[in-house]
Amino acid sequence: MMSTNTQNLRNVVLLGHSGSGKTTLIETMLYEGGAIKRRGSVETRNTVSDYTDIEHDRGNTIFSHQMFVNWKNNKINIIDTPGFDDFVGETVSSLKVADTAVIVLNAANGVEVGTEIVWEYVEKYQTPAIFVINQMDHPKADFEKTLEQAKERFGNKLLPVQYPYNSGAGFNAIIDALRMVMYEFPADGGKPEKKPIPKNEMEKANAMHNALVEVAAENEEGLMEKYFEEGNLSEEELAKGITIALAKQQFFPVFVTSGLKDMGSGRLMGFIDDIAPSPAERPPRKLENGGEISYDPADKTTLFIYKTLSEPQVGMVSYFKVLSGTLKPGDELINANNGEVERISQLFVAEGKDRTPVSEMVAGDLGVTVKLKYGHSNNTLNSKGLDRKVRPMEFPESRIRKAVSADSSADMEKLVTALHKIEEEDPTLKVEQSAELKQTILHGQGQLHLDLVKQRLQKEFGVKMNFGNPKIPYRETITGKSDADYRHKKQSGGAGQFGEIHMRVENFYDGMDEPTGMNIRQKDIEDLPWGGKLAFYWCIVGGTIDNRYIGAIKKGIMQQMKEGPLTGSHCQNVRVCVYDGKMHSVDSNDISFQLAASGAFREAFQNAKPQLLEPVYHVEILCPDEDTGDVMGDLQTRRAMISGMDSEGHYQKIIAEVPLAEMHDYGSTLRSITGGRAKFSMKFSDYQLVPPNVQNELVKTHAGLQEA
Ligand SMILES: Nc1nc2c(ncn2[C@@H]2O[C@H](COP(=O)(O)OP(=O)(O)OP(=O)(O)O)[C@@H](O)[C@H]2O)c(=O)[nH]1
Ligand SMILES: [Mg+2]
Repeated sequence: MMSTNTQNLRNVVLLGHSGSGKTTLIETMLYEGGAIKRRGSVETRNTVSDYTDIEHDRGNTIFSHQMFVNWKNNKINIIDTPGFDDFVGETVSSLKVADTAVIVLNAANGVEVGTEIVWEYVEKYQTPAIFVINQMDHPKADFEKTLEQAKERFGNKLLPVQYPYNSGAGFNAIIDALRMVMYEFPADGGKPEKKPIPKNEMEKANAMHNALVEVAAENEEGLMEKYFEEGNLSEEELAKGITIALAKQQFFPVFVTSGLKDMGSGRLMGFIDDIAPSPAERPPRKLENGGEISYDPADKTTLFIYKTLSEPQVGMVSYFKVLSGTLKPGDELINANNGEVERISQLFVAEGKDRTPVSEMVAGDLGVTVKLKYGHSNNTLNSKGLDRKVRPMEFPESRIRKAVSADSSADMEKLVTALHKIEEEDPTLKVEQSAELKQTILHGQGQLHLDLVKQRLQKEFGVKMNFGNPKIPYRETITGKSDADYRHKKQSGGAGQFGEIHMRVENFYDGMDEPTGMNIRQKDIEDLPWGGKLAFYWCIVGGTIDNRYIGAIKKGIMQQMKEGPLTGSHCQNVRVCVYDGKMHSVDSNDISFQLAASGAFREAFQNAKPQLLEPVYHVEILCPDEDTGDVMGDLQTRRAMISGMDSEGHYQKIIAEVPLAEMHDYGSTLRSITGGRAKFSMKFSDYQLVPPNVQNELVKTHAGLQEA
């Protein structure tokens, strides 16, 4: 294995809608670079990238995979990613370590929602990007339409470097406006013959070429002058100018390929090799403590783990990027996130499932190691004495929640342990053991995401998981005001129990007036652990209740606040004034007053216009124009409040506030209404009043359950 300099590295990630042909194209790239002798296919389940059983079962990429190929003097690291937005976490983590994104479009489908999703992250991470219009051999391939849609959505910085001379089943030639040549491929693809551009294509090719020259000139001052004087640039100058333009995201080149037929991928590789930035040409990375780090192989070592995946027999496999220094097997590093000392016993480069040991790895390179103690994704590992921590990756909010259960309580324990293991690998999965709802809830990106977790649990851990409906974390409050006098009295043989409390409850809000006609002796305004407040006022005069019972009384109130009178949900924003009552010299004690307070609170609360609140989410949907009516129609059945609509190219963006209770299975519904052409995100917004009919139903159901 040749050793590499940082300048000779290229880290590219392939991104795009599911089925655009990323995995197939990578297979071709590896083949063209000589990394493999035969091209596998997704259908025959023998691609380098999609090597896990789960991927073979589905015929899709599910996990990001690392590969590399040597091309001339450079090592090109390639990361494949899944196109399904259920696995968007893999896109986020791969982009974090890539220096160039290759966005693959399906020429038959144009810009798809998966393209939109990845673009959002490419923009966020400010990653240089190359667009590839793939599947030019597809009978419905339409280069012009795809290019037009892409420009409309992603802007005029997209400039074609190539266009297809023909397309569809007979596709075999590409006109290259950078090199001003036509590539004509043999029927089974591979190495093309270089031909002069046909005369009737010259005008179009020249116009494209000039656009490229202009973008090159605009991005380098010296070149601009020369261009003005001479009206042209040399091949070298052109390359220099577009290298700068690509690195500064002032230019997004568009290429043409058929991954399946192995046409165009060699030229794409050549461009990545020549023009795409090495890590050394990327801006320094910002650190959490405000510092910066640049890819210097002579510096001390820092690496960043972007992904982990557990493998049978091996355990945890950690994928990382060397951010500085030169890493060698045996190096001891300190995990900046938890202080653990880690010894890198083995160092590998990955080629899908195959790993080859290497003796060193320079700054900028992507590698793999195994058996770290705590090497989770988002962790930074440093040589001793360094205080560097990479800003963590931010993953999208979850979009689906399901209650999970096992067949027995022993299995449940195993299930939760296994879920936590998968959670460590997959930052878009959250396991919540909700004491409030008395359920274990799994949060993820979509039904497919959770189904695959279920499949993995069964296969890798031998645990069965059942899905159920998750409860909704409602809240209870009051909108009115009410008083209650409550006496707790119990006479049973020996010592009795006695406590009487007179209390007022009302809706609490910040800045409300102090209660009138009360003698306030003590007041505590507490933030409740589940949100909202409890204001407790002690207004007892003349010692009708002794101060020493305050603690017990508060406890009684809190018991009810925790499991509210209406539906057993947490209560919030209540002011309680205790202003009178009675004690008994023998029978009164803490428990008596706790029970009296509980009873008084329940009674007063129920008479103070109690109101259920429900969590409402801010939902954003992007769907094709023609599906807008159906998407809106469905939202109307979900009690949604539409707060905005915007046209974005041939898409509509719909913004709505939707109760969580109505978001059940939304992802699946949206997928089926739009044929998988829409995306959505959801984020907790606030608690809002539940409509009376819904509240009545919920209260009735709760009462029924209590009785049962
Ligand atoms: N006609 C044609 N079909 C292609 C081409 N590239 C891929 N396909 C087919 O399209 C399907 C999807 O290809 P993949 O390479 O798995 O697509 P992907 O982008 O990796 O999909 P995900 O892993 O789901 O994101 C397969 O059936 C491929 O054979 C192409 O250039 N031309
Ligand atoms: Mg794939």
